[in-house]
Amino acid sequence: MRTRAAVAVAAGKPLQIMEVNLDDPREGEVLVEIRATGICHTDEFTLSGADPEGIFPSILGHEGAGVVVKCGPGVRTLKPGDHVIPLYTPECRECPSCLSRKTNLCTAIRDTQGKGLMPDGTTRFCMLDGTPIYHYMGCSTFANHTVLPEIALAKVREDAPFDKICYIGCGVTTGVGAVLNTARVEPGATAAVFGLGGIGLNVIQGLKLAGADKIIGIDINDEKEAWGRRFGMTHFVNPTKIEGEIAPYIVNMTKTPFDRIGGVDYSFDCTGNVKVMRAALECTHRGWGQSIVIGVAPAGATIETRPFQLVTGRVWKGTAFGGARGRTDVPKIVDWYMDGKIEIDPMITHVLTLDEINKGFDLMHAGKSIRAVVVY
Ligand code: NAD
Ligand code: AHE
Ligand code: ZN
Repeated sequence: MRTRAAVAVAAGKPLQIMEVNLDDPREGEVLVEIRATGICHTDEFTLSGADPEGIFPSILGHEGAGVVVKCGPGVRTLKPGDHVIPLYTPECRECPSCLSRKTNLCTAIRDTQGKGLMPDGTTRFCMLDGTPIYHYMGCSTFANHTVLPEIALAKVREDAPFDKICYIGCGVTTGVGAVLNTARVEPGATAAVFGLGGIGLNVIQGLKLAGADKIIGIDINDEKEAWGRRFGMTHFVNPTKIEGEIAPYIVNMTKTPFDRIGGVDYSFDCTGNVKVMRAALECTHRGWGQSIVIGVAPAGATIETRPFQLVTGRVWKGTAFGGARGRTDVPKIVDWYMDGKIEIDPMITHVLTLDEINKGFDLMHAGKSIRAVVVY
């Protein structure tokens, strides 16, 4: 069939909107009509050329929601008409990783996914002249139709709006999950959140759910202060407007007459900047502080700290998709949204057509959007 897509033709170039060919779903695959997709900073990261797994031409996008159109042979858990959220972290429930119960990082199809291919090593997309187009993070939601493996689709309730729940396909689940699944924050905890964008605000929303007391937001953009407070942030710091380094500044903010050591119980990097990651670790409390890396850093970037920071009890952790097991957890997060337990609507600051998708990247660069969503 033919469908419309925003194609990443080369690193650093605007996406090109065009008709593309899409092959039928094969064994274990599903054709999905994407109804809405968010634009995440990771799409921008890959488009910029900073992603070691970036491959062109490709169809980016990994934060979508849509409807099953057709199932390939052997598909048992989905049928046409089902509402689904694509999963860049699939859940096969059979691989050593899924069976370990220690990680959400299913390994069933990770190799081919990282090469922009379907599990059988081929692509379903090509240009009208036959040039193959690569998949992205196994999702490619910047296309009106896409093909995914059955294990990379979470079936969700049908009364949930696509233009909101698409955000659960990455940003919401990553932020809230980092708090609840990865850090396992307890009531009364103190926390620092670096970067108050589409992920950081969801970390704040997760911290409120977990019952954290003091929630310090850090961003170089002052306009993010009001956003953070809207979701439960109690203190804001712009690191460009303080004397000295941000890590000791946060430590000082958390000292009390009883605890003169200071430091937050938990910190979260939602920037992808490795210097920020170091500060996030070093502002946590001696003996028990945990710092969770969420941000994705460019090819070749490395993190540094004095080993003494770890010797003295701080823990550095990372999280992908908030530690969520997609087919199991995503439908529950959709329920949380529908029951009013978490908010999504205010964070969707811009709604665009596919033809306007490059505006979504411009808004992100300018720090003007939290989430821009493309509705098909
Ligand atoms: P975003 O652009 O919406 O937000 C980033 C925020 O960080 C902005 O508000 C910006 O002003 C702020 N910032 C930039 N430099 C800063 C600095 N030095 N100090 C403090 N704040 C700073 O991006 P997003 O969509 O929220 O994504 C954030 C990061 O998370 C990206 O690196 C993205 O690739 C990554 N991410 C990771 C996962 C995962 O599973 N691990 C999932 C989604 C996104
Ligand atoms: N391809 C990059 C890594 C990108 C990355 O870390 N992706 C996150 C999700 S970001 C969503 O917005 C992730 O889930 N990683 C786990 C995985 O298996 O990709 C690189 O550096 O090669
Ligand atoms: Zn994302």
